[in-house]
Amino acid sequence: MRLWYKQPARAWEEALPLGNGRLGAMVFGGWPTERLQLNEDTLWSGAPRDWNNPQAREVLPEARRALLAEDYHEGDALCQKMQGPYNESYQPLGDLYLDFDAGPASPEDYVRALHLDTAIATVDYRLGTTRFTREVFASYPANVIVMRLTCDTPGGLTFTARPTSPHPSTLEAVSADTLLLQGRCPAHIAPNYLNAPNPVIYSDTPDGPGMRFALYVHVNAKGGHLQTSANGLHVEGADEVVLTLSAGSSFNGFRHPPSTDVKTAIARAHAPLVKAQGRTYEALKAEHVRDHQNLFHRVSLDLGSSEGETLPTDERLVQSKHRPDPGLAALLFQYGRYLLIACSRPGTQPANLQGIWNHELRPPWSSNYTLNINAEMNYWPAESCNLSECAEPLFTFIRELSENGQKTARINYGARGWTAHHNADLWRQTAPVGEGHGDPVWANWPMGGAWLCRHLWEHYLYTGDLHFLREFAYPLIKGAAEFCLDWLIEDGKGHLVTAPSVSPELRFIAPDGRSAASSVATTMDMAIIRELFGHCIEAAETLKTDREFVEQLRRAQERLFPYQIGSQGQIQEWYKDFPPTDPHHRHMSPLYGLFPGNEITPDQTPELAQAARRFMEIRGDAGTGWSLAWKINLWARLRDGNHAHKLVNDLLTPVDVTGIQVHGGGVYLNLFDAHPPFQIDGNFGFTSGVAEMLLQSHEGYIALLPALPTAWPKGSVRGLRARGGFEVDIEWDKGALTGAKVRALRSAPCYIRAAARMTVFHAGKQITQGDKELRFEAHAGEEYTISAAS
Ligand code: FUC
Repeated sequence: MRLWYKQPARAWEEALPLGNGRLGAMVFGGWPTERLQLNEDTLWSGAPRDWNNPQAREVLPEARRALLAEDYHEGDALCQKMQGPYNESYQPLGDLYLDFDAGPASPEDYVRALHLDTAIATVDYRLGTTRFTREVFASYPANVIVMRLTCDTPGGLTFTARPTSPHPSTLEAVSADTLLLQGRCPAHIAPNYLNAPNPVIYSDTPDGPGMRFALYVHVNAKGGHLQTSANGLHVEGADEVVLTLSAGSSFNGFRHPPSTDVKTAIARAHAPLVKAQGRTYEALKAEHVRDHQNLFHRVSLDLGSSEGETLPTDERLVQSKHRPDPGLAALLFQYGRYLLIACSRPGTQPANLQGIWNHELRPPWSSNYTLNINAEMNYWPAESCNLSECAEPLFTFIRELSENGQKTARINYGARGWTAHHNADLWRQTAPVGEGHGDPVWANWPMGGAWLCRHLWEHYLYTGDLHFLREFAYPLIKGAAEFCLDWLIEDGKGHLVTAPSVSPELRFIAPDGRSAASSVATTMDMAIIRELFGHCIEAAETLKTDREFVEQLRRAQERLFPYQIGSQGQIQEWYKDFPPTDPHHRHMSPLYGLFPGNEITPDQTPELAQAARRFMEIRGDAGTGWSLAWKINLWARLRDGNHAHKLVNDLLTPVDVTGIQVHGGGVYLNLFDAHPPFQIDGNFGFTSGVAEMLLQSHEGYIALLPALPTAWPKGSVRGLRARGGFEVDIEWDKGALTGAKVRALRSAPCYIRAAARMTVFHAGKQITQGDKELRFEAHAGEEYTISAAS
């Protein structure tokens, strides 16, 4: 359970990520200079602003008329008139450099590693006869990053610790052992795909707008002595050194501009630093490891051992292209779980496009929350892979988004409820971006809120938490459903449709031969709304509330424009069977109902499942990182384990740090998903996909090994979660189920299916058996053992 290398990181995409949900560090492991690139999850450019566009409300009826009359170009032009400003950008905090005295010797026996099991990064090497070690972790309970340096020659540690920031900042020694870096973020950043002449704008005055931040570096040295200067803190001849890093911002909540008083940030950084100083390194480390393992240890996965295991991770990745290495897939699966724990914990910001790890002032796509696939994909593994708590930041985000989204719904569209479009940020931007020039194919997509609500409903399905459903989820789901009710219009042929409607990011060839973005009732719009209404109805009925509203939803649901099968036998993407401008496009939007949705299944809707398969064949396997990951989940839902596994292998393709990869997505040498560039969604989509291959629970029963590939003949998984409130272990051999265990987290009927004869035991007694399926009453807290034979 580790990523390891025989050389320091040569690029950011080779450094190893640590995080406590809020603070992130990319550890380079260098010599003679170590670099920790640092992030704090509330450091963003800008401030809340009015991004709604009252003109949209006037334009909307015109756009609808044009689109229903099939004047798509006019529709597109009118869509642009509904747009507002772009969102802001996630920002780096800075770097901590450690400059060592480079003598004549160079490091030997060098190894750096990231231990997924303990969430600790290590660097080990020898200089002459002296062994040096570094250990770094980001503690969630202590809210600091801690690094210990040791060597086995007394007095052998000499270096200068030097924090820097890409933002305007000052560095001072506030005491003999503590440095304080203070700075401020840009007041505004134009996204990097706009060729703005002056994209990064800091306020001219020191007390002008922009997020303030503070970073403390505290040095505790055994032996030797310390000397501070404006450049940093010099350690001379120590035996052992513990560095404690603490950071804070002046973030004032999403509704308000950040405070311009740096003292706010300093106070926030100071409190955890003081607490940590009063404790030993061992105590902090033990507390951190316990906290991490409480989450990480819930799931284990064994897909068999391979020769690759003995190789450093970079070589192993390259070798895996020539020699099968199922253990590497298991490592990437657990890495996804590790990363979610590291970048999304209760009280933190949700994982953005890069989780929390970003070193650029203008990161790709502003390192924002992209809601037409990416932000949702980040949370696909949260419930199935037993990290339910890690989804809390997403839920808070949805609630906050709904506040702003109500205004957008009302001002832009005169609708009730709430909406969010394809881009969001720290300020919970909800309106369409583009400033009048954005392509409607991404900008004018108001389904972000509706899609996000599926995560609230799924959380309820996995946990059975009625309190959560009643107090938190239902009002948000209802608000999204109200918006959709108001957003739907009659198509004049008896159906309810959406307009303007886009299939995210893919343009079609309109009847006049030119390409267009917006039309009517795309398949994804309809699927999202159909499922949202279904969830809202079920939730209201469970909570015994809103009977009239339920009736309205039901009547609307029946009239929603249904799935169409296109001329090639595929699920049709648009209202009409338009040809796409890119037949191999990365987005799999029309298959929302297959995954993450559950409307399309091989058993319940065989024709649609066949048409979904056809769609996937036409679209092809190639794609960006997250696109490959989505396809793993989709093939798993079609129960084609071997095709899913092909995509597993495709994603395990090494991508060069230059980012130039003609064949599409893969992973960097630190196993970060490569779109390229780095985008974390593919890591999470991969983890979710592997879980879907081994266990599914979206059809009212637990399916054991629904999509097991022949490449994984023997293995076991422990601790996956199933809807209904179950924790499940599975074992298989020669490609067939041999046994399973089900732990009931609540009392509920348990319904299991697998390609085997199964017998269930409880407390040593047989309780039932069945061929291919089983049902029994499970009791909260009890474990049921299943033996199986094929
Ligand atoms: C969507 C995708 C892109 C990229 C961006 C962040 O726009 O279509 O591929 O992932 O989000």
